[in-house]
Amino acid sequence: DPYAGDPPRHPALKVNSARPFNAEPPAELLSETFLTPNQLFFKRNHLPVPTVDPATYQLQVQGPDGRPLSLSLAELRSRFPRHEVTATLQCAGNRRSEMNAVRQVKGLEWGTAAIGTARWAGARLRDVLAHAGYAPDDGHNHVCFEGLDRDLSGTTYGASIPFRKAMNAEEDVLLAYEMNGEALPRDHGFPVRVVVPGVVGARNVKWLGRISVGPDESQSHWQQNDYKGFSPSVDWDTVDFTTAPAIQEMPVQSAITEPVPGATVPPGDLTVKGYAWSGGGRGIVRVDVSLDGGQTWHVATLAGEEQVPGRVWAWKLWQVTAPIPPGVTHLNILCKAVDASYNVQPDTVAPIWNLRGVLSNAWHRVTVTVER
Ligand code: MTE
Ligand code: MO
Repeated sequence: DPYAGDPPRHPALKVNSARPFNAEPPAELLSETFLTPNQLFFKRNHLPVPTVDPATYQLQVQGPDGRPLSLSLAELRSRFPRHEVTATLQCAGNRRSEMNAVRQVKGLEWGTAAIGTARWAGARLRDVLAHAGYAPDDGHNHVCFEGLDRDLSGTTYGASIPFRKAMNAEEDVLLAYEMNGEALPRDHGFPVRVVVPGVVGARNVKWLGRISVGPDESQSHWQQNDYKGFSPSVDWDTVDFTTAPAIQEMPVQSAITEPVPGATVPPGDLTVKGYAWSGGGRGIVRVDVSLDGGQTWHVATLAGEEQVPGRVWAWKLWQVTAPIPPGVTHLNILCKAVDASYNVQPDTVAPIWNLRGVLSNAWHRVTVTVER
């Protein structure tokens, strides 16, 4: 069993797949704390969790002259300034189940909790690349990452990001060795993972083994033939993955975490809670909540860490308390967020449906019953 060495997990997690392990917390727990506890943070593994000995771990970095640089965990910690960043990580497939409800897609049945926020600490990727001999104006196109997790044929997980992004200090790209003040947990990439704030989860390579720089994107399956968006009319017979760019920055997103779908709520005032986030450092500027299917709206109160405009990597938790209209038996609760570029979420799923079920960010809808 290649999964026999996987770590133990928190029993509250809702498991979407046991091998490889994929799980999310109950969504209502997400709005309890601004930083998501490591044990409850969603886990998205494509392969068995590798067992890495921190004493012998070596990160390989391919230098500009082709010669590899090798760094131990101790060297990564001591030779480069420690940098901390609070960033939200979201899987491209978050809220896929809502897309699946419109029409069958291929992928794990994620609810609304394949997203979480952590305080990450590590070395800046640009400092490590500079140490290896790269300069920001070198004109390279991509930085490729390879994980130490591999399938039975030896194929490792891989992804890439633009070189320009990697070398820009303001993008805060990390080689993280800590998550919320602890050593990176095994499920989250122990001992070192890439954290690319504002960018889809798939590029945040865990169990980082090798970094290379070059003219092309990662040739991995996950960069080339997955994690791309298509028109709703494209199906598995007609799809051509070379025609769409790999997802990097994510679109504006929000979801209701409380009340939970199908709940019974007392009459009077109702408090609605949730999260909102956008990719590319575009902060959330407003969340609108409706209790009546979108006829009237309430503006939610946003809470979270203050971050520099353009570098707002973390989500906002939001809440609003509003009166339930008297005599109403059911509420159609909606939320929609607006980001710093005034991007808004689409109102329904069907026009953004795609065969892989990624980028599912329509208005979130929760129906509850009002106690009589
Ligand atoms: N890195 C490796 N090496 N292997 C993986 O399977 N999954 C990716 C990314 N990095 C993955 C990986 C995907 S699709 C996501 S959404 C995030 O890790 C999930 O990170 P998490 O498990 O820490 O929440
Ligand atoms: Mo993902």
